[in-house]
Amino acid sequence: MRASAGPPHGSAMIDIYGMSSPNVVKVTIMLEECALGYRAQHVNVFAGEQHTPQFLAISPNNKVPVIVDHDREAPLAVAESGAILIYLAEKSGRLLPSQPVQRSAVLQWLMVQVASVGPMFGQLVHFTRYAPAGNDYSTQRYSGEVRRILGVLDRRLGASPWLGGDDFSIADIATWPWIRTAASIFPWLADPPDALRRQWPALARWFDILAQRPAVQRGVASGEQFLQRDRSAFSSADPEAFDRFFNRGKYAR
Ligand SMILES: N[C@@H](CCC(=O)N[C@@H](CS)C(=O)NCC(=O)O)C(=O)O
Repeated sequence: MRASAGPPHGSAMIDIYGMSSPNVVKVTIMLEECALGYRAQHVNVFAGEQHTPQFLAISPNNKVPVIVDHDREAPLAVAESGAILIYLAEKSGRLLPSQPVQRSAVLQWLMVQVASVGPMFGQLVHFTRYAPAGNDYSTQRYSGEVRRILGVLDRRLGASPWLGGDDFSIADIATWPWIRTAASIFPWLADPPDALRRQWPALARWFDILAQRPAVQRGVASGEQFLQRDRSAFSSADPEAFDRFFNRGKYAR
């Protein structure tokens, strides 16, 4: 695999393959919250490293994040950020209740993130940043969905201290990096600076509380290490690399 390793965090028993995207930052935050030692392995998706046979062996959907846990009889690879959060919660006994009622609520809100927040926000990032002009329908479709979902999250957080219920959980960890990314990328959330706060106040309050957690800050800092490598990968990527990354042009299937 051509991933390049960063410095270890703690006694590194887990490799996390990733980049600086919110799906990866979920996992670095979780590793920090659970005090699990890890080593960041950068994957240059602009150079197509996610399509090598070695990477596909641990992540068949050719996506980051993926972890490899060496703290077992045989190393175990886990792909898909939601599945990784559940795996790490069960490994550490933290942030996912074992009682069925509480566990079900956490898993419901984790699924809302995986099935709605990630895909809809992700598509809006794509059409905001990378699509050619002339995609008004798509942009309106995804910004409408993002606004609707922000409203769903705000209503939940107006009625419950945390997304999964009374306690901080993997549902919060999964969702927070996407709100952070949205606030920095979507102009209508970032400008005026209090737009998020005015329209979705319960969500904004929750966002601020999480941002102050030391483990969240450390997880974000690990994402920043990936970001430095992404920046140089991004700046050396040519138009063909973007076509391969986005499955378009001669790479369209
Ligand atoms: N459902 C996946 C989505 C992960 C995902 O979309 N990863 C992107 C970066 S954020 C990726 O690896 N893209 C590379 C590609 O599609 O070739 C998860 O939650 O882990």
